[in-house]
Amino acid sequence: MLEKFVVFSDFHANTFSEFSHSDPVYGNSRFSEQIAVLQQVIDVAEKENATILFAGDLFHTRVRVDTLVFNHVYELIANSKQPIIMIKGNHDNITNMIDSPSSLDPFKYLNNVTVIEGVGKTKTEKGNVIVGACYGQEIDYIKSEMAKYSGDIFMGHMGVSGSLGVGSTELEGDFSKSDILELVDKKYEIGLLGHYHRQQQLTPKTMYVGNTVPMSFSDSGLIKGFYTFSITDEHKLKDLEFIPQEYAKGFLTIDLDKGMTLTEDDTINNYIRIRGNSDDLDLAKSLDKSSTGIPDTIRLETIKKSSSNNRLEMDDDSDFSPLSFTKAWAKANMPEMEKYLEEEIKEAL
Ligand SMILES: [Mn+2]
Repeated sequence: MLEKFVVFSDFHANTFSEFSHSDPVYGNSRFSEQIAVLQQVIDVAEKENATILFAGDLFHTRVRVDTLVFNHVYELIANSKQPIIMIKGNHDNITNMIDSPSSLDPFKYLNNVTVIEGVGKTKTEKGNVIVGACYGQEIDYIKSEMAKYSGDIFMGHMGVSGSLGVGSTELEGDFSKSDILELVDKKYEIGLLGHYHRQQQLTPKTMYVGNTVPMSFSDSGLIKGFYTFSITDEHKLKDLEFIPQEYAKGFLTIDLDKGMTLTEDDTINNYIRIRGNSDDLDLAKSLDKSSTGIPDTIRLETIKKSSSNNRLEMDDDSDFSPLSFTKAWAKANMPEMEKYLEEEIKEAL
């Protein structure tokens, strides 16, 4: 029988303080947005009668998860009518060892949840085989275990070299694309990875799912969400579709010195930072004089002209002690900081 799936990854539940205000039920508004998105994932799964897959990093804070954060996430997952299969990410674990105690451990006692341990497999009610590899630094062990398995769907929490990061820089990882081609693409209909947050197709059959909810300005301008897809009776992948999350604001960086401008539309669903030199920002502030002030979803950041002046004129009769050098440099470059730097250098000497 055709089986539908919903997959999400790198949820990073947390009471992020930036741009948040306190919320009596959820602790803060950023976390209440996250909970609404988790509800959206579960609602879509219930509507589609889908099995839910999670590819690691359910919680953001390692070792000490906020009680409100844990309880609300646990409650939603425990009450889901759909089965959920999870692997553990590094953020869920105490150490980077694959068998580390984990914030996901309590979930394995829920009847609707399967938490895959280490590298392991599970079968859905409809007979599809899901193989998972939790995060771990034991790379050779993980590869040798992965080599033993095959199935319909692979989930792994891992870094793969050549993946794209923030600003499309190439990342270094523990695995290579040829590892993934050999250990995943050859043996599964689809590979679903967590760990790196930028959604991307890595190899023909394997992708990074991406983080579910925008977390910070490193997600600037990116649409976040989750996927649905089906595995047919013939064990073939069908109808892979991205579902944008609908409840959390995005992050957007407006660089005035790059000629970027802020549109009315931008301000509706984003947390925004406007960056520029102080003259540009004075302009931005003055434009806002008519209204009630700059909304608390917008932050103005002055780009400091960085000082890299490493030449210094000193009198011939100067002593060249670190203290007098520091004072002379401070006088020339950061006079307002002279006293502070003097104290700092005295402490260091
Ligand atoms: Mn991770």
